Amino acid sequence: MIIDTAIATIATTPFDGQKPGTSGLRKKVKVFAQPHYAENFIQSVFDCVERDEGATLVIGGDGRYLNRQVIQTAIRMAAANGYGRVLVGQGGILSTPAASHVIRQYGASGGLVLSASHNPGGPDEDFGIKYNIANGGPAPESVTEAIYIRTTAIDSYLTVATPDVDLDTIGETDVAGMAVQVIDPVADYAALMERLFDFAAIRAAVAGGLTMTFDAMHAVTGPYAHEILERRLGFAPGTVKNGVPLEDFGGHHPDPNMVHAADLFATMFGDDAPDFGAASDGDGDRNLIVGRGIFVTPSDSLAMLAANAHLAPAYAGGLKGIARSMPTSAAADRVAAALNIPAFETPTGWKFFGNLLDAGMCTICGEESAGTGSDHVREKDGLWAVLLWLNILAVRGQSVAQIAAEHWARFGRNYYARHDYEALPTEAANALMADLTASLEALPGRAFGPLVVEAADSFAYTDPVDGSLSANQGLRVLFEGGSRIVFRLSGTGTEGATLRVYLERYEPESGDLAAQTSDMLADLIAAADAIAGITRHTGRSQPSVIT
Ligand code: VG1
Ligand code: CO
Repeated sequence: MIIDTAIATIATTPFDGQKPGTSGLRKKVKVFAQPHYAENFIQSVFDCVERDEGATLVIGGDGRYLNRQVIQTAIRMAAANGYGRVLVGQGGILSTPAASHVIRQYGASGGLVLSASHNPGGPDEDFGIKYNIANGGPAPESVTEAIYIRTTAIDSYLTVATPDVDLDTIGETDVAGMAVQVIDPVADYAALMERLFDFAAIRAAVAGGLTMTFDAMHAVTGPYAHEILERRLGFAPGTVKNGVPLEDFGGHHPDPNMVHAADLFATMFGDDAPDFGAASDGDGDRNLIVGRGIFVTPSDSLAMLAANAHLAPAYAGGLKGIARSMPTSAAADRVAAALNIPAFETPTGWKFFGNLLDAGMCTICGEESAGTGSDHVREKDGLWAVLLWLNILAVRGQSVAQIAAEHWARFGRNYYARHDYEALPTEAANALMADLTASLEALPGRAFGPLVVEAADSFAYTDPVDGSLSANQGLRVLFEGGSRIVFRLSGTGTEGATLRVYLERYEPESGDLAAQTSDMLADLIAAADAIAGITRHTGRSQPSVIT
């Protein structure tokens, strides 16, 4: 068979709205499946990013519907655009943290991560493409903005007419002069985890009776969790639930929270619960932590992990600093103060941690949205958080509930919840934010029930490393005594708008540390509606999801 490997230039016209959000470009599959749609975006990436002729590109995804197809497209386009090598996960699979690690380990110029993360998958659901740069992290705003501008003017893309690559067989093939290497998606990542954590201590704890359950939600972490938790750490077969990645995640949202991981909650709050429960999201960068009879909020998890990280070999020498996204509770700041290390507050989205990590200014980062990670990669990392918890449990020999109680007794407790109002009409959500922005100036001094506003602003961030400014990153209402409400619109949805309302109340060491979160936040919930007119603007009296 003679294959024509000549580079073809295909004419195209721009699509509206190819602007990456908090984490890449996310759209309905029906949008992505239009002729030239993915091609336009990928070509715009290749046109804008830093890479040398013959550079290496990493490609992988979370296994959702369209994953294999877009991978084949991206491989052909990479060959036509002068890449020298593509590393692609077997079966098209690479979790987001594993992709970050592979980019760093093999000195790639970057990677395409095909995922819409926690959004549902399938022919009528969501797809996404994210570009990560050579440090392994999400492209910063300067790069995503350049990509977007390129999408608005694109008139052609480059490809080659080669047959599909066999993604299921490990090995190397040639695509129009470019090497395509299908790699084991788990091996390098699992080896990294073994270097970071005390696997021997965890194995000993497992042998001594430590039990857990892990819900992979039919998403990308299944193969990683089977290998690491069951095979390497010795947890019983069956510890990993829903461990086979499915194109539609079994019809569920692969979003590890109380709503979408309800089975895990039922197990952990039921009779005979194991010691530890966890789940991860579509692309494996999020984590949900539940102890027997206790949910650990992601903000608390970040603080507890930071306070105990020295118990794991990789962090035994101490932390350089702790960074959290602005809506994440201030619990981690108290740990940073106690450790006498800097605390950073960044806008929502992992891309803002990259500079701090590269500059060695912080070691551990986290977001309230179930994202935690460290300087081992440049993404948040679901299984990393699970393994650090296991390492801590193994060394301390205490339950999650005991560790949490001791933490709060030492640092006080930041009661915290996020209320999401999903699929709102975009105009209603924008009107709410516009009205609230206009009213911020007049809020200080006003009382809402027992709460008195101390300050209110729109959060802006100046990157301490490169000086870049990111404005309009959420509206903050800060109350006397340390409570606060944050309002922002989601940048990852594909349907209408999602309003996120973040509620936080600090209770000092001497206060009530064992109350119900909903009780402790009741005044703040009432204030949020009074301040922002949520019901008036949206017609909703209840959030769609509380996390
Ligand atoms: C959400 C979270 C944010 C997270 C982002 C990507 O963004 O709030 O903390 O970084 O998702 O996570 P938004 O703009 O919808 O609030 V992932 O796991 O979906 O890549
Ligand atoms: Co994710």
